[in-house]
Amino acid sequence: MADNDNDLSLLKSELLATVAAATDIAALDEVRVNALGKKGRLTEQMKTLGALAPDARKERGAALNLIKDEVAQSIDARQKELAAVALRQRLERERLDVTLAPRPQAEGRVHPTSQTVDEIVAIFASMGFTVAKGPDIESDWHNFEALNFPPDHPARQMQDTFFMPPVDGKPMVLRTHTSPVQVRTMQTQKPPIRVIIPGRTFRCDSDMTHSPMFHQVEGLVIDEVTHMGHLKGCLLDFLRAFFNTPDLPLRFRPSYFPFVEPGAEVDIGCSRKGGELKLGNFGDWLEIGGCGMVHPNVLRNCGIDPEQYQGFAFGMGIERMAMLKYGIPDLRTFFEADVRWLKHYGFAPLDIPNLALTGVAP
Ligand code: FA5
Repeated sequence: MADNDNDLSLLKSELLATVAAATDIAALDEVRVNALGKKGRLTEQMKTLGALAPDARKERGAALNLIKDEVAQSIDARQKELAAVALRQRLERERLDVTLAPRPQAEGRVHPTSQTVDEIVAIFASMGFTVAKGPDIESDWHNFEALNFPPDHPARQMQDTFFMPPVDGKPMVLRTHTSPVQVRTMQTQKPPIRVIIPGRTFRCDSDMTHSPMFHQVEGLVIDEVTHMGHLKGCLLDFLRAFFNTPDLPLRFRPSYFPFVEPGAEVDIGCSRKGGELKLGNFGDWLEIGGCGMVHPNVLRNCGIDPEQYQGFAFGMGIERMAMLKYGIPDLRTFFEADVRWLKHYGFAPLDIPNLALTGVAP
């Protein structure tokens, strides 16, 4: 307590002067503590009242209360002033000139394959799927044998394989499809399983619709109750969302893949009239991938009891889907690294189509 604080008018004018001298909120807070805090100068004066005679106490107490109110009000008023100054300074500092010309767009473009993977993942994520991954160089066992392709089975010839040097005596291949990651997932996760597997795949194949390196997305669902109807509903929801075509028809055509039973090719409705490809209910069909119920031998090979569990799998070609969705006529151009092509067919970063339109996204 300052010695001369007994003189209330002096105390008051000193306190008001310190309030006026505070140049920012932190300094003002300090002034408030010094005046009105637990050990503040006014509080200390209040504590001395008890020692006074009743009349003097009443008079000095009332005077102190008036000063207290006046100081508190002046602190509040100063606080408002300082806040307004701070706001003015901030607005000045962060001034935005909305009349400025937009900055030139970043040079880079997202490749249509990456864009399509992002879209596929976003749709399946909204349906409760997670993403799984596996290696590009795969053991023959994962790529074929565990998937119910016995050695020398003719179905192996359906996938023109690039063979790799053996590792630890084990035959290796560049994976011909994403299906070996089904095996890896079932070996490491307990059902219920619900994953998609986008990734690179390799086949000795090259023309307008076939490339030696391409991408597939695999889907795998394993639990105790899933059946073919769920498979069809899942693909229908996904394909309608992906192609932004709410009435897109879907057809299952019986087909053979050793790792599913029953198996089917998945076709979507289209029209090819006048050489122009349109998706929708036009009576013509286009193949988009394969699917089926996971074969009991595959479940067994992965340590899952087929008496208790069942499920479905599907696999689709990602570039084929991108070609259909974005009207890209030749699959080979995806991998030619031609910057003009990328400028034309590429995407700006974060340019994800509006999934809310599809009714699938939450
Ligand atoms: C398979 O690869 C199966 N693993 C799919 C599957 C998964 C069936 C799960 C059942 C259950 P397929 O060989 O048909 O199936 O290839 C699937 C898709 O990959 C094709 O429909 C096509 O879109 C794409 N594809 C196949 N070969 C090529 C290639 N050389 N270039 C580009 N895309 C290709």
